[in-house]
Amino acid sequence: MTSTLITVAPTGAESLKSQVPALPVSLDELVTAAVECEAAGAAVIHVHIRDDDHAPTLDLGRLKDTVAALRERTSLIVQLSSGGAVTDPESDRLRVLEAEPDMASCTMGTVNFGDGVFMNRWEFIVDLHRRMRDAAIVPEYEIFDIGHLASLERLLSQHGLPFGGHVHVDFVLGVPGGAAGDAETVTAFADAVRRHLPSGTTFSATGIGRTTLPVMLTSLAAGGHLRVGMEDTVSYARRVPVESNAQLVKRAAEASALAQRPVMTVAEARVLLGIRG
Ligand code: KMH
Ligand code: ZN
Repeated sequence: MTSTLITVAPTGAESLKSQVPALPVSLDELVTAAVECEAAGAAVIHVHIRDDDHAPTLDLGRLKDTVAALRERTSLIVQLSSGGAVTDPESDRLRVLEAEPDMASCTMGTVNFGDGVFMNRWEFIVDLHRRMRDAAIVPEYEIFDIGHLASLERLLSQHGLPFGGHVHVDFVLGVPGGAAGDAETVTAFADAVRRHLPSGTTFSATGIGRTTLPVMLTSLAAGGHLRVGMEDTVSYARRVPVESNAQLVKRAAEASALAQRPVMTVAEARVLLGIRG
């Protein structure tokens, strides 16, 4: 029986604190959320940080403090976002690796992102992939559309496996401009992973907004793992705001148990993903 890796993405770069008061934006709020989410079953935390005005930032000093605080208060695998906000320049996104996280995200192509464009040029992707390997950082390849899986196949064949040798991808579905967040898309992407990526490649899936539940339930049924969190959805149900990230992790853990896929411990996740000792 395959256990379920749960990643929590508590903050993101898009929601406003003024509109979503439960969003963790300060370091204290983030660490409190992380502690609660680990207790609820998360093994990985995907981190975006905010400045004193609650705006997204890739400030290196803050990122280093965040990694240190999360390591001190939790045993979670710390995954920093290299995606940042759509307005962040490539140089700042590459510098994220200098905060020495366990993992970092690596988005596999450009995608329309609401009214913006989330730009990921091929040369930038290659640079990120190589720098992560040199720094012993495990990538999570973010897949917003089907062509991103083809790009990952090309990346691995031209530039080799990531640090640790294991390939883990995350389907981010339901972004306005990307692939739909529905059952058919999850199963089609899972099939493409099996056909085109190295044997043993694992995937997780997350659905934005109201697509969160169909994506979560289909991923479990298809043998995939889960990402949940307020980066991706701020509604627990129709017209019911999310109270906390732990509430979403708890629901994911309950769905996993129902699917006979109990949550994966952090120690198991470190082995699976090939995180450095
Ligand atoms: N905020 C999005 C523009 C990632 O974290 O790597 C990018 C994103 C993906 O969230
Ligand atoms: Zn993110």
